Amino acid sequence: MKRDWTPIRDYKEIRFERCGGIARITIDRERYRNAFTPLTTAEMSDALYRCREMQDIAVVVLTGAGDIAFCSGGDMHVKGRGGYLDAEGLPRLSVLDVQKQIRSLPKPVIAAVNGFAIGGGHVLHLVCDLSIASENAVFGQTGPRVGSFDAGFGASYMARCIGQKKTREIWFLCRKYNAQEALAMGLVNKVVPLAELEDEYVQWAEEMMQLSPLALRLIKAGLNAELDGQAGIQELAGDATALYYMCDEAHEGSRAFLEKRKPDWSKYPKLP
Ligand code: S0N
Repeated sequence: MKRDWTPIRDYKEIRFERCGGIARITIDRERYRNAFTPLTTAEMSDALYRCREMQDIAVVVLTGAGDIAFCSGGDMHVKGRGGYLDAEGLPRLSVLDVQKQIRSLPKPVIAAVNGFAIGGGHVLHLVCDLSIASENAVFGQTGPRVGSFDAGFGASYMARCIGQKKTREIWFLCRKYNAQEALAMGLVNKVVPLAELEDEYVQWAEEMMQLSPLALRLIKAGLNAELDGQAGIQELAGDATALYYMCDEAHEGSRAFLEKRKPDWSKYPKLP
């Protein structure tokens, strides 16, 4: 089905569009198999920030331009000592910020893996909540071959998803895996023909949009909290605080302070 994706904002190295409540971020560097530069990741960060702020966006999709690659990782043309060089020549590892943003975005993020997902590009799909792959997708880490590694989410979260043995195989041998192999090891949720990829992720997004956004938000926060230590607990706790602020009981405390009286907690339930 042909859909109209309306641009939300113009960038240089990504496209940022929406269709109803679905926002789509497309890494737009087809010439380099959608490898990311510091500008790409800065633009992705900005778009993700906007997805968080936009009340009428419920689900975010991350994908790559064209039909060959989702993302081939950091752009090795701009790799310098200490990171990937930005326009001022400053080395950056800012894809790590993008990974954290995807995980802490209080809305589901779907990776639509439309081809190669390699190196830092593989980690990008991994940190999304759901991954839907086209049949031509190819997965793998190349770090130990090309002089890099991601021992953060790229290793530990991968191990939580597919187990230690498979994760060590992927990192220690730097092999490539096809979409069916990725499905079998639990790296992706579903594989579809490339021509059906958009229909599939839109359907998944629309299904989630029928569900309680707050319930999805808290499930995501809970799943993250179990893995992310104090930072994860802080996010889950932040959601709990926001919910508490929506209760009369919380208002009684602040009202009492402003009215210079003792708060009266007696009318609030102490459920078992
Ligand atoms: C993706 C591959 C397998 C596609 O092969 P194919 O279809 O044969 O195409 P090619 O002819 O190889 O490529 C077409 C053109 O695209 C360029 N290109 C491809 N990938 C990159 C890239 N990553 N950087 C720069 N250019 C790229 C090719 O050079 C070619 O250009 P021309 O036509 O001029 O020759 C194949 O392309 C491939 O294997 N690519 C490399 C994949 C790879 O090794 N990626 C890993 C890169 N490193 C990381 O991702 C580092 C991890 C990381 O990001 C990170 C980790 C922890 C903490 C921080 C970071 C961070 O970087 O911020």
